[in-house]
Amino acid sequence: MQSIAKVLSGDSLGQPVGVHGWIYRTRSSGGIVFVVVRDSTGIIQTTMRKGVVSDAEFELASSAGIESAVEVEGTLAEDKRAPGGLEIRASKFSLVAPSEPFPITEYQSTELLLDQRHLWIRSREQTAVTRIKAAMLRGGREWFQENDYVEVTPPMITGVAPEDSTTLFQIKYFDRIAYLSQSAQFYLESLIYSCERVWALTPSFRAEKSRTPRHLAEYWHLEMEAAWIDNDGNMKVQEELVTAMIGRAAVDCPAELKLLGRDAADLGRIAPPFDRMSYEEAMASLQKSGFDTSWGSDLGAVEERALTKERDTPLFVVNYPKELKPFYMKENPDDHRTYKNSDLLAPEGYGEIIGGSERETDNSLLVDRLREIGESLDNYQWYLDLRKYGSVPHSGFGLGLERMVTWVCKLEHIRDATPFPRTVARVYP
Ligand code: NSS
Repeated sequence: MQSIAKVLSGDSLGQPVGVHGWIYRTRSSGGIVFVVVRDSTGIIQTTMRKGVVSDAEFELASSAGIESAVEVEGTLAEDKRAPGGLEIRASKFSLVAPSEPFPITEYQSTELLLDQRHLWIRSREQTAVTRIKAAMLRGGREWFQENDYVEVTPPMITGVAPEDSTTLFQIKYFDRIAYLSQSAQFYLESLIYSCERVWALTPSFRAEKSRTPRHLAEYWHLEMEAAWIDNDGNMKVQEELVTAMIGRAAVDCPAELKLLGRDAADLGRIAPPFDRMSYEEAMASLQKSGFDTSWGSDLGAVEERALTKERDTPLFVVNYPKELKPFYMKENPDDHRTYKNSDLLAPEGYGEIIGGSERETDNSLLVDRLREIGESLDNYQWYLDLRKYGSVPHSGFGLGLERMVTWVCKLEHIRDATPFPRTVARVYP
């Protein structure tokens, strides 16, 4: 048996080929049954002619429902009307397993598709997203490997809240309380003292009550942390990593991208350096466009959309006011009201995909800020220790994988960037 993509390459034209997969659609016309077969690589038309295949095979092919598992062997021939311009003229048809009537038909509500997610992920769109995401991860992994980063494995059960303590998932941990990780940052920060440059891909959990097209309760977080790197160096890593990830998708998945309406060549044109704009400039630009914003206003989805909708490459917004960002960031020596940090916004209106910063190395400043936000110092003692034993300048960031996939795959909602989305309303299936 060969993959459908391999058969569609046409190398075996006029020769015997075999495929196995699932029935995508069928149609009968006179003494011919057309069975379009799907596998993980594509779809191909196969034709069963009465008299060429046995009567029993012809009967099976005529009556098998969509999603039945099948094997077809025959000769590869040209057919202009078939998807991909080729078809398999069958000499043998086997039904591996029949399918009950498939619960998903052409026009279905979003809710039904979410209830039937375990079946809906077979769709060509979802398969394309899955493959593109895998290619992006491959590109990221290659970049880290080439640049001497060590992949590390931080815990997902934790006692600290690097980000917003209002979005923590609390769990009963034996006779204590613990939390599901929001970010592995503090553990990565600990690991730079031995490995210097580290990265990790882990699930992060945010108890986001709001239903928005860009928030999940569980998402995959690609994080890096590096010693001896300032905020500018941190942004350079981000541009290079993002370019490597989309570059790999553009090279490996042009057909999948096309299916989703994304031209791989456009992605191939994205290259460092990305544009940079200060938070202050972003505010001025928004005010000019009629937004009622001023110093201290947060940049939400709407504002980020306005800043990026006319762009086709990503944009860094740097130096946010301290009150908008977490306690661990390094103060900007050129403007004490702000931090040395950046958010990377995806173009075409998609908005934030990465949050990063240089980290504060002064223990007393960290203690003051933790007190200000009412955190118990006990839980953070180990984190504060890192500033006592050879503290060095360091920076890092977190990339929301599904946010990036939403942009690259031109999706309307982040839930389609992951096979089993976890949102406030859904843990099934
Ligand atoms: O909260 S972040 O902005 N930053 C951190 O967690 C840092 N501690 C990371 C670090 O420096 N190591 O989240 C990082 C990214 C953010 O830019 C989004 O792309 C994504 O994580 N993110 C999310 N994606 C999906 N759903 C939700 N709820 C979500 N929250 C953040």
